[in-house]
Amino acid sequence: QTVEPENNQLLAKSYTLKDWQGGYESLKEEFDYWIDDIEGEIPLDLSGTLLRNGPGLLDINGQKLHHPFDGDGMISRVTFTNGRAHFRNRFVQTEGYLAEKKAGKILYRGVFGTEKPGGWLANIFDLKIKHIANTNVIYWGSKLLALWEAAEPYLLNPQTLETLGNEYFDGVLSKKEAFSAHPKIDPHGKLVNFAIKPGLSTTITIFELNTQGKITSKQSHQVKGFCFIHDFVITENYCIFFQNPVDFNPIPFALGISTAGQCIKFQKNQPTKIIVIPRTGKIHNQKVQVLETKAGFIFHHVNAFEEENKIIIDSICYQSLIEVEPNSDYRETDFDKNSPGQLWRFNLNLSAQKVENHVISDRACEFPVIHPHNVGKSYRYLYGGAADQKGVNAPLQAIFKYDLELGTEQLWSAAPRGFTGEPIFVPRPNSQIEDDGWLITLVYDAEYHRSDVVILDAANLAKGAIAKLHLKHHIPYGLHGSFTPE
Ligand code: 3ON
Ligand code: FE
Repeated sequence: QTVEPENNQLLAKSYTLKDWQGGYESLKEEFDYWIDDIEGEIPLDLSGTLLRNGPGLLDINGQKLHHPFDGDGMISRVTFTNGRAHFRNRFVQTEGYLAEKKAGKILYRGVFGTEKPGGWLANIFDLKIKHIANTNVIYWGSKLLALWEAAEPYLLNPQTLETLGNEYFDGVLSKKEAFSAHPKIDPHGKLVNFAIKPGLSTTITIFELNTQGKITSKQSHQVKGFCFIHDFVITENYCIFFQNPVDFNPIPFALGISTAGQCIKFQKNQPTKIIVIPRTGKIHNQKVQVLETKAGFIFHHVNAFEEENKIIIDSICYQSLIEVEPNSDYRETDFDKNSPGQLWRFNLNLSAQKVENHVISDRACEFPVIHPHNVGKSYRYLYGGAADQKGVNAPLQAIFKYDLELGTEQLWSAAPRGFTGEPIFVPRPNSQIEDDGWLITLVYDAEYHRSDVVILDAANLAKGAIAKLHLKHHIPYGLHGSFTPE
């Protein structure tokens, strides 16, 4: 079952490509200042630290990266205290970041699009890819960790954001072992995360960490075939992974003709496999179950929960994986030609081993978030970055809220010159209502080539921003982040 976006050619575009491209300029400088250019007021009861990660460099000394996901991780931190806000950003000082900074040129192949200059001859048989730390940042067990799904976390100093080295959790994580960028915190206070070790068959490892940041369990499972799994969902009893229908042919990569990412091909006639793994200490003697469905490509899930013998999973799904051709430029993306990410619901019937799925909303959206207390439980509201107009594929320029109970949505839009990303939901202290809190998001404003920290009332997006904190500079479009209350 597929839903094509309506052909909305008649509508004027809500953006220009030139404005959008401004958010993909590198930010080379590291700042440290109190934000004093503020519209509106920072709520006095908003207290804590917003952390964001994302590619800070989109070029190395003028040599352009060929995919934004290849950019070195830069942490941005906004600390809210007594109605004021402090900003600081700092690069994660990975080995590759330091080496390329010193050399002033690209020294490594990136996973997604970037090759060393000099054509295939410069890249052939170089199977080493650049390890970066650009996807997420969390504060857990008194440790500040920058995450990237293909390698071990980087440990940072929470005060100065200085890079201290890699984190191995007392040796439970081995050298070069991955730790994904999409950990989940369950309602009992455990952090659950996974690692993918790809190959002809793939190993999925699941970790559980207590609040002290110790790994309390680690279990591994083999699944057939190659996996590109960026995110997962948890419920009370299960961890669930979507094995997207892709094939990997490593030969062009080995020959220096394509990056590893370009060797991953979407297989539209293959099913998506849904891998359901019982959580540690749960449901004894139960085996891993694999269900099949027809779907597209999924990076991010919203949430999942159990209902009798069923599991319900909400995800952002694309008709196909957007492939980046070796000589194309992501800055020239033709949004009309790519399929949008849309909100889908999957109903897994475990007794019948059947999956039903349908589209919930045709608004292009990404970076879904929910109230942290509802992870793995039934829930009503989700939020995310979204396109300004319905039914078209376009850059994220808005923040949307979807009410799963009523099937209605609310929108706050920064169009025509603003561009959004992931919002973070921050519950109001001691609140009991699911949408009683704030959404905090970074908005790139092309008019001033700078970014704003925007605070919205999650209960009522339409009433407009509570506060807009104008930074002194822009922040390149980022990936994920987290909020640690005071
Ligand atoms: O899966 C295999 C194992 C593995 C871990 C092979 C592999 C080489 C693909 C791999 C590595 C995967 C990595 C390094 C993935 C990194 C992903 C990343 C940095 C970001 C993903 C972002 C996803 C989305 C949907 C971003 C959306 C952005 C916008 C809407 C624009 O603002
Ligand atoms: Fe992600």
